[in-house]
Amino acid sequence: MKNLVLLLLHLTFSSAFPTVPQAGAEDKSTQLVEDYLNKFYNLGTDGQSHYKSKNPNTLSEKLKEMQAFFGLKVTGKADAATVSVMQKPRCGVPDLGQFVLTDGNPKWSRNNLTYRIENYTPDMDSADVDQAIQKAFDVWSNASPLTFKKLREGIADIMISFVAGDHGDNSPFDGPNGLLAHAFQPAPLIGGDVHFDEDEFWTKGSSSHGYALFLVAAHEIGHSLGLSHSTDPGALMYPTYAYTEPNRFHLPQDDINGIQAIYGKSTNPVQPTGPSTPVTCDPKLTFDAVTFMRGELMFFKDKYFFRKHPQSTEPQLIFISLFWPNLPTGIQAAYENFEEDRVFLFKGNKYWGLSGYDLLRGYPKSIYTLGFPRTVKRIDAAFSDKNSRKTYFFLGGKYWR
Ligand SMILES: *[C@@H]1O[C@H](CO)[C@@H](O)[C@H](O)[C@H]1NC(C)=O
Ligand SMILES: [Ca+2]
Ligand SMILES: [Ca+2]
Ligand SMILES: [Zn+2]
Ligand SMILES: [Zn+2]
Repeated sequence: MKNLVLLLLHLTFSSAFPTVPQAGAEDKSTQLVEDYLNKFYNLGTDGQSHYKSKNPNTLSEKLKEMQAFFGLKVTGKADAATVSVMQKPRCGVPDLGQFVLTDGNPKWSRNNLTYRIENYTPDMDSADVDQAIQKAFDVWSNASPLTFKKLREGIADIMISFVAGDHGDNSPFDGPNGLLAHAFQPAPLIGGDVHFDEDEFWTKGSSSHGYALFLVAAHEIGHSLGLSHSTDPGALMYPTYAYTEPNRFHLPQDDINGIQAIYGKSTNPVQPTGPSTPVTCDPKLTFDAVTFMRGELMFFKDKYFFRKHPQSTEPQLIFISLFWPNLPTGIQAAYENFEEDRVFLFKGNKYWGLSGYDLLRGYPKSIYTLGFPRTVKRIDAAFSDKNSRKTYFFLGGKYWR
């Protein structure tokens, strides 16, 4: 299982930091692109009915829609960045429909909802499954007037199950990775129900192995309550999976705004607030660390980084954990050793080495192995000068060379 996950990540990231132009990638990925657009953008429902529609105009229009949704460069072509997003593990609910809430969105007519866990995954202790699901419901009840009661039998509003492959709702799962789960919007019967792909390995929370049930459940329950996919890359309702340690999870502000737009404010006298995703035009925006990486500028900020290619005008915002699941958030300093094609990231008295999308073995290391005195507890900024081949480390009013 671990190998499969790593293989997928590798495929994804090998196109994310290309060192050479990727000629031929477009041909190889034609099938992937068609399948993806068919699944998530209804390719083939307009124009020809067969999903292998080769109508280039439809394909290009759907690609543009998908690129706009993910904040990619809108080219209508299956370029490397687009294919890389398509290869990420994601939710099985299409991105079409209302990404922004509109009047008439489906919602439950009661605030006191019920759920039932119909079966359990063999991957986890059932007590841990109960806890992950309960915690996922708490995420939403804390931010809204909704309450969720667990039933042990009978029909609940939100029926939860672990199923694999074709499971009788016209939305078959796809084996390991790819689609992780899906959920139905508020309605009677199957409405509100959540299905997890049993071909995934479900965990209590691990950055390197399987998928955290709590995170995926919290996202799917958002659909069960009437939320669509958000275009905010920091939102829980963003369609691709990004690992956050479950104990450190806080419902982002975008999702709080979404659920409250449907059901109103929380009954809690202190309204919940959540982390907001940094936006490039915010005049108060500051960065934790900045470095070049293979010709691109990387600006680190909390759990994100902005990535700026010299030829693109808009920086792209990405979760650190999406590229390097084992890196911490809140990086404090970074520099690139251009000649060795290495990037080093610092936090506290530890540092990590990267080779593109690969975290180097043997890290994190202690900064004291670089010769810093024990009085140094962190680095504010770092910079490596290509010409003098010296690296500068800044701390307060001092620097080391
Ligand atoms: C929800 O609340 C309403 C009104 O108080 C009540 O009639 C109904 O039985 C409750 N439903 C559940 C499932 O608790
Ligand atoms: Ca239901
Ligand atoms: Ca799957
Ligand atoms: Zn989703
Ligand atoms: Zn299903």
